[in-house]
Amino acid sequence: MKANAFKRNLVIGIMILLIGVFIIPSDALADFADGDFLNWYDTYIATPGDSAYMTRYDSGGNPDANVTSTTVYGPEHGVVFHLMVNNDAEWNPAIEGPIECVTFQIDTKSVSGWGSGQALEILVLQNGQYFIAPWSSSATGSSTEWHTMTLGGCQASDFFLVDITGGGDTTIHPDFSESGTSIKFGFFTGNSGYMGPYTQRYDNWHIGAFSRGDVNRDGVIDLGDVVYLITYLYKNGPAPDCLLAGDANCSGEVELGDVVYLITYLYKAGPPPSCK
Ligand SMILES: [Ca+2]
Ligand SMILES: [Ca+2]
Ligand SMILES: [Ca+2]
Repeated sequence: MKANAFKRNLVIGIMILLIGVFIIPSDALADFADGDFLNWYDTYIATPGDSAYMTRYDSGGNPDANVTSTTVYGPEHGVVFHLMVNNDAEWNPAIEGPIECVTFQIDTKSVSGWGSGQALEILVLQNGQYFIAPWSSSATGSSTEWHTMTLGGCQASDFFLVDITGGGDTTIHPDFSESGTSIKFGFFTGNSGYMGPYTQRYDNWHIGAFSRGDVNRDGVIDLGDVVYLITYLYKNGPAPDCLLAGDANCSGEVELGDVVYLITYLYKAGPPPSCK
């Protein structure tokens, strides 16, 4: 009898564990990718006489469909920001959950014009305002071969409102928290130093957004995140791309308390990772 009860409890325990591992849904995850560029909107911010435009191609990409961005200087050479938004890449933090940070990846190659003063970076559109990550942190290089550019771990505070000055207002950021309105993602190129048309080709655009607790960013908060955190903290494992995602208890640092918090959430009906 005792042995049977033990077996039954063991089976129930394993079932609860499995339910916890496989069925607890994602807290939130925005993960957008596009290599066809069928549904994009583009505009630009520039000094008078300058312009920018996007051209879609159905061949010559990596593979096939791809786009170019061309920025053209007019008589008053200053700065051109070419802003390209994926209409399908929309995320509402108030409904779908807050974003802790964003990663970016894109394939690119130079067609003409790469020199100094060009940049390629993540773009965020919120409430009709465009926000970019600091363009000083990015570069596509001068390669005429397809190569991949990656950028990780951008928090809302890394983005700033862009305007015609080229610097924008670095004190104004998008809102990735629960109080934020809907966000659309894209990318931009900036050109401030090349005297002539600057054309760069792009393919395989990808934005990944981390939610708190989903340390390994696979879309679910589960035992894998606990293991990832323990490996990072105690076994010299890799740091999460977005360290904030590991700060499940919102203490400001990643430590044992976050492991305990995640286990409590997963297996003891504790509150979800959040800064509320
Ligand atoms: Ca493609
Ligand atoms: Ca995960
Ligand atoms: Ca913490």
